[in-house]
Amino acid sequence: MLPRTPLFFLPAVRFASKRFASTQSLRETLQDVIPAKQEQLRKLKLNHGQTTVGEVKIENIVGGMRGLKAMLWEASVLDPIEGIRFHGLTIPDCQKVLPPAPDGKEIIAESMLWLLLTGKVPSPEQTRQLSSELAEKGDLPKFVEDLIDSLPKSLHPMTQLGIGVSALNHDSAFQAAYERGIKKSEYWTYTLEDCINLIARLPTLAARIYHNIYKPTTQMPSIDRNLDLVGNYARLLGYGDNHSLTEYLRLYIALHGDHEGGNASAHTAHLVGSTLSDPYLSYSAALFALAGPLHGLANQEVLRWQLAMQKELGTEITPENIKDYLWKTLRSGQVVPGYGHGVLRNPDPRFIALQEFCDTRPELKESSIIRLVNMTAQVAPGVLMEHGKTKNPYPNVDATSGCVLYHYGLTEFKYYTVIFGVSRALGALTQLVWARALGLPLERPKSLSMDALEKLINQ
Ligand code: CMX
Repeated sequence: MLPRTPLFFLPAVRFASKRFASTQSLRETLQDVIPAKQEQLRKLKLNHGQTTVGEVKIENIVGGMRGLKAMLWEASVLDPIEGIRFHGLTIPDCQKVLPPAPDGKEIIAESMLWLLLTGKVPSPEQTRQLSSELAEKGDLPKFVEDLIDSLPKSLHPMTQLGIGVSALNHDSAFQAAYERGIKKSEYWTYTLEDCINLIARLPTLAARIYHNIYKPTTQMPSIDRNLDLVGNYARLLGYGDNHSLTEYLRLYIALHGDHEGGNASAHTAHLVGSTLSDPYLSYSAALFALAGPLHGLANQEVLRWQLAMQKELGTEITPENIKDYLWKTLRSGQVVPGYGHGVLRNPDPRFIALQEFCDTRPELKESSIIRLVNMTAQVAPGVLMEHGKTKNPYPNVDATSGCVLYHYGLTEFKYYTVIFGVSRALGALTQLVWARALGLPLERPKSLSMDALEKLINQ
């Protein structure tokens, strides 16, 4: 058994149940919570602007800024041991309190987005209202359809997604309002409008890319106004009849929506957004960060690696043989995909939640690829500890994520990061709204050359 992250969810759930918003709309709820947050920030700056909360070591500067506390991010905080909390709620808390789709049990993107944006748990009615709004706004402008259709099928789906998202800025409410001239206090409302429109259109854009590349002869279904965002995404992809896959996508997309601010995609959206670039441009930049193999591309890499392992081991799948295969990977100088993390120092609770999903589905329990993932997860931490390099030898969310898609027939693994891209918009765009509501400034850290660092050391 993998060690379980300690879960302190009961008090948080009690707290969360008190936070059920009323019948307010998302905008009204946000409008209500913003003044208190603005006041909290004002007091922090006024009373503690000069308080030190950490030190900067040379190893932080040359080590990818690991561990530096240098960013404000409201929606979630990542604890190295416990994992992610969304406004204080752990993943099991969220699974208890966030409303699912009418035909499902898993968390959905709308309820997670509501929580991330407002810090409140939406009622089922509020979640449905948001689903209807997103379905209403989901169609792409014709010129974006034409643009995507004109791209070569051989262009990586993530590149296509980034191109499509940046082109959507043609209709940016924020950009138009900024050009007209608006007050700073109004920035967040136009940013929110763009963010909602973008979240609504992402599944349609992502599904169009999928159809163009992988199913060019099939007709893409249209949006069903009665479905939730991810129910529609599964439908548009052509998997609407597969209830288990739809539920899996709902869970995966909700869980993956935010992982605090320092990860490369979230940070990129924040940095670009701090220049007052609109949400479309900010998020397209984030998607290109997500496209790197050490970040979002890992889910496709895991599947590729597990399939290669399966092929090589054939019928001889034993812990010993898996161990040998892990050593072969490490000795060839490659990383073991799906293991390790920049912050986490325990098994990723998102990995645990996906494993639990697999355990509830007999077809997944029997799946050869999922069984291999499970066996690998038992063996790999020991091997990685013995190898002695990684600070976290445990599986991260990507150790399973792509393999479940593969089992359900969504086998085009170059596409997997696109699904991650649909998901991560929830958190990255939430922060853009809050950055505007709080009036956060242009991000501009100080860089130093090695000579300048040496001068500082010798002072
Ligand atoms: N296999 C082999 N070596 C690993 C390793 C792994 N899974 N994870 C880390 N290491 C190595 C690093 O490459 C590094 O080696 P060098 O000193 O030679 O450069 C050393 O261990 C220390 O790394 P670390 O501090 O533990 O991890 P980082 O913060 O540098 O990197 C991550 C984090 C995720 C990029 C890394 O663990 C990795 O490459 N994992 C595999 C890819 C993967 O699963 N990515 C998905 C991340 C999930 C997400 O984005 O949310």
